[in-house]
This record gives sequence, structure tokens and C-alpha cells, in this order.
Amino acid sequence: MNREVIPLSQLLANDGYKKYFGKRLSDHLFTTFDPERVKAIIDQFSSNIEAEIPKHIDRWKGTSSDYGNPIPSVTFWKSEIQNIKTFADARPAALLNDLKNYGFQIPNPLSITISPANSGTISFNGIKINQTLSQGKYPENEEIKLVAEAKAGFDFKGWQKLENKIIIGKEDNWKYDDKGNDLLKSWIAEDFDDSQWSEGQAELGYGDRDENTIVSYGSNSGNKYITTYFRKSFIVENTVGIQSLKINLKYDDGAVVYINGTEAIRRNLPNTEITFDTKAISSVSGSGETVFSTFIIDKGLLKTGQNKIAVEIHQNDPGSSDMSFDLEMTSSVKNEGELFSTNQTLNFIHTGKKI
Ligand SMILES: [Ca+2]
Ligand SMILES: [Ca+2]
Repeated sequence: MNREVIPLSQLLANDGYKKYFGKRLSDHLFTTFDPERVKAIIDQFSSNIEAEIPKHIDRWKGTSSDYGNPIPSVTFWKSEIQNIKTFADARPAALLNDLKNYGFQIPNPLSITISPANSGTISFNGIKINQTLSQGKYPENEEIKLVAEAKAGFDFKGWQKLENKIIIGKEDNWKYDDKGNDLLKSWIAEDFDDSQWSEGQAELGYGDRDENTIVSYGSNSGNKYITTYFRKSFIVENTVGIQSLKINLKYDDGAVVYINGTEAIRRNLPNTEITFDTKAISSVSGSGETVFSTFIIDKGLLKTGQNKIAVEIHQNDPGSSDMSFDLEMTSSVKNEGELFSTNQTLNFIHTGKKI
């Protein structure tokens, strides 16, 4: 065991400390280590140094040191950043699961929205939340204390219950084109005619034996189609009252998601124009193959009535053994009516029920 770990493991033998440590860890996983926050910081820091990377690749080419080999290419550098983001997505769930071994109960979903956006902050068990929407999990039956603070120009009105509505469920049916054709941009449009496309239940893909629908990669397993296209119509009864919109996406290896013709998510693909032969930056492997990554989406992309969603999944290599796609879309909806509480401080036990 590492020397550094010994004091912690001995402290954890104390029940009071174990309880304190697990609770504090859960607090930070919901706030400080919220994947959306962490990924935004990773993006910010990587964009700060991106312009310098080619110079450093050039400078250290062919050298070696005890620290390891130099970065071989910009693509490699980007794939390493992608790996950190995948880790950030998966880490809170892994740690919360581990807390069950320390006497904590199962983690339950928890979502907190500040409405309207940027009107204030919420302190969550003493840790300040600035972002409009915090979504994650917290161990069941633990105490949570929220304190709302309005920014200058706003007044605190109260706490209101939000209801989570599933707009598109996991394992739903999708139209798909797995012919390896270059569809250019027409297929993204709302009014594109996909009546001739195949249809099947998600997960769609091949190679992992967890698919409900196996799609084609062509006739050559060493030279598979890079891109497979997916589309779906869905109904939103009323956009009024929607506070936030979220997509949980399972993708292997890269994905772009369009809602009503507008790009809403791009993941593991270059920031340049995407064509049918654009390869994903890196391969998705390990836990990244089974987890759904969460994306907060601009709710303004939805409209009341019929909506269209279009998704392109890109392989990172024509020899890649697997391809996966599934998607869930959920919204947080405000119920009209009474406020839950008008006290700025709200204490409650996280039972897993909505508040
Ligand atoms: Ca793959
Ligand atoms: Ca799969």
C-alpha cells in the first residue's frame, strides 16, 4: 500500500470519520466533480494550450526521458483529452457505487435547477453551485441542506418541484441508413424523407453482442463504413414549462446529434466540417462502451408538436470491431401551482423522490 494511503485507511476505521468522509465525497461528486463542470474546465485548459501543441511535438520529436515518450501527434493529444473526459463522465458513478462498501445506501438521481438561469446561486451542503442545472446522483437517505441566494437584481421566490419526463426512451426505435453512402447534409434537415430507411430498436450497432438491432458495416470487415446515420420523429406536447433538456448518449466511437436541423452535440470528432468519411478522434473502449454520457442541451431547440432528431455515428477506424448507438432524451418540467417552500434554506432527506 502507498505510504500516503495508510493514514486515510486508518482514519476510515473510525465510524464517525468514515461517515464524514463519505458524505463529503458525495457532496463534491455532485458539485465540484459534476462531469459537466469538469469537462468544461478540461475544454478551457486544453484550448488554452492547443495552439502550442504542434510546436512542442516538433521540438521533442525523437527524444525520450524517464517521463515517457513525447506526444507523437495532435490527434494523439486530442485522444488523450477525450480519455480524460470519458473518465470524468464515469468517475462519480464509480465512486458512489464504491461508497456502498462503506455503509452508504444506493445512489439515487438528483437534479437541481436555478431558474431563471444566472439569477442566483445555491449552496449544496456548503458547496456553492453556480451552474443553472446540476444533475447527478446522491446516496439515498442522506441529509441535504440547500441555501438559495439571489443575485443583485433578483429576489428569491421559492422552491418548486420539477418532474422528469422522458421524451425519447432508451431502446427506442430509430430509422437508420447503413449503406455506407455519402448523404452530404440533406439527411439532417427536418423535412428529409427517411421513409425508405430501415427501422430498428436501439441499441443499434454491431460487434459487442449487446445490440437489439445489428446494422451493416458493408461486405468487408477490414474496411467498414465509417458513418452510420440515424433519425427519429418525436412529439413534445408543450415546450412551456420545460426547465432543462438532457440527452444521455451511448456512442462508439464519435457522434454528432442534430435537433430540428441544428447541431446540439458533437463528441469525439474534429471541430472542422464533418463528412461521411471523417474518422472519430479516438476509439471508445472499456467503460466508455457501456456508459451513457450526459449532455445538457439548449431547450430552445425543441418546439411544441413534432420534432426531428438526426444522429451520425462515426468509427475511428475502418477496422474497428464495434459500433454502438443509443440515446435517451429527458426534460425537467415545472409543475404549475404552489411553491414547495419559500424559505431560502431547505433541509431534506434524499429519498430518491422528487422535490
Ligand atoms: Ca468502434
Ligand atoms: Ca455496443
